[in-house]
Amino acid sequence: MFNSEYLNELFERTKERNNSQPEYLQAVEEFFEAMDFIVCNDPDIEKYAIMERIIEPERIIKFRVTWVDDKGVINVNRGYRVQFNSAIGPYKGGLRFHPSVNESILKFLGFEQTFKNALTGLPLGGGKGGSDFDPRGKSDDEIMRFCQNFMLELYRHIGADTDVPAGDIGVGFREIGFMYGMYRKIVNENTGVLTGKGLTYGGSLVRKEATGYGLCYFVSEMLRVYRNDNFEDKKVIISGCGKVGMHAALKAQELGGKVIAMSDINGYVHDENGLDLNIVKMLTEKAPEFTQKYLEYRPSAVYESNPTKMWGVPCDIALPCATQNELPIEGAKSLVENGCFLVAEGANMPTTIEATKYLQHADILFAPGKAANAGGVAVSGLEMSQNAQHYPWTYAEVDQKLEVIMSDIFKKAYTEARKYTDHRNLVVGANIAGFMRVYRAMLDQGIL
Ligand code: NDP
Ligand code: 2IT
Repeated sequence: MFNSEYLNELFERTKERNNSQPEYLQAVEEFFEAMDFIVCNDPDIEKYAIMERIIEPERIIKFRVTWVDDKGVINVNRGYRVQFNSAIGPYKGGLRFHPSVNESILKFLGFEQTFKNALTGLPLGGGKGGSDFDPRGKSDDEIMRFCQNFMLELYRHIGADTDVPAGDIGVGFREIGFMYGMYRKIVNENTGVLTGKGLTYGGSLVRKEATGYGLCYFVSEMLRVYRNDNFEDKKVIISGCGKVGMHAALKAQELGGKVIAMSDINGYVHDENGLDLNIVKMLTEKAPEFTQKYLEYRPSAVYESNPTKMWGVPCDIALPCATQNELPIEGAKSLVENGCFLVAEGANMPTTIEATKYLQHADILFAPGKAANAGGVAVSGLEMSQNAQHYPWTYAEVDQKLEVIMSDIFKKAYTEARKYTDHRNLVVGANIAGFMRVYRAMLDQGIL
């Protein structure tokens, strides 16, 4: 499978030890494929058991969260924090609240986060956490009680210089606010231990937009470097209309692109003349599902109830911004058949390995999430700096820093890709660039 025997043997062992964790194994496999370009030429990687150590979380915390719903019924959920790697800084990464959350998904996310955070150039280690709690259909009071009880356990494991959680799927301003309030009350400190906070109590300007905006800044760099081109008049399709998808749509439009299709869990809407993003935004702010309701405002748009069919809409640029493995091989084939020339991952691991390879072989420009969606955590890092300084920066300052960080990440991935393989292979480039930083820090700090 890999050219390196060391990686082959280690991957076999990893599969045996984690055979019920498909998402985690998928993330390790993709990473090892990139590492294959470097392990043979650097015996220290094997000698110091770097791969064995880097794929194993430093710590996994698993706890019970008990909360009472509006009917007085007692509910029990599972809470987790995967503290993956702290070689270059405090653990950093989001919290996901979704019924599908389990150890495999959080391990894959924490693993990817380690290299993503390294790519930002900021001193951030990798972590991820969350719960199988489903926020859909819950009242604000129920959400508050859950968040407070979740923090009642999590607080003892985190800290501004230890582990700094943020949002992810199902966790936004509302949830962060409830969790931050509880943390502050228990610990009696205002150190900004979470990022993605509200602007009234230490949040950073541009954080809510950062992942989607950063994705478009990254795509702009790809268009410029590979095609001497830009977003102007490009037809863009986006899956997911949450925090990432919505802000990617707004920035793509601002840069001259035309967002012609967007999806949510219930389907997608397509309008060849471009979706009215004001309506999309207004609808998603009211309730999560917007696609069907969009037709009430724009009857000429087309609605289809299967979101994965959106990959068959003819477009120039596709931005998967919903969830893992939402872009399978059939979707990749449809994209290629219908003229798409660039795919950039706003979500974490939305493209299956098979689909990624198919796109790359078809010469589609492809940006992996750990590089392209790093804008969110980058601005989280900037939020930590502002909190530590006790001084907030202006919107323009943060936005400009975000743009510089994204273009820098592109440069790093491009440079490593060119050095080791094809200059278009940003999957290999991003993995190697992220890895090298964590690797050197691990070597410098001894056998731990
Ligand atoms: P949100 O919860 O805000 O939004 C998720 C969106 O995805 C919703 O619109 C949801 O629809 C939709 N969705 C879920 N499953 C599917 C599906 N199978 N097909 C189509 N749409 C679907 O999450 P975020 O925007 O924060 O996160 C999205 C992705 O981006 C995740 O992979 C996350 O890990 C990643 N990410 C997030 C960052 C952040 O800062 N928030 C940073 C970097 C990456 P519905 O509302 O109908 O359920
Ligand atoms: O996947 C991600 O990078 C995030 N959910 C954001 C993490 C963060 O700490 O801001």
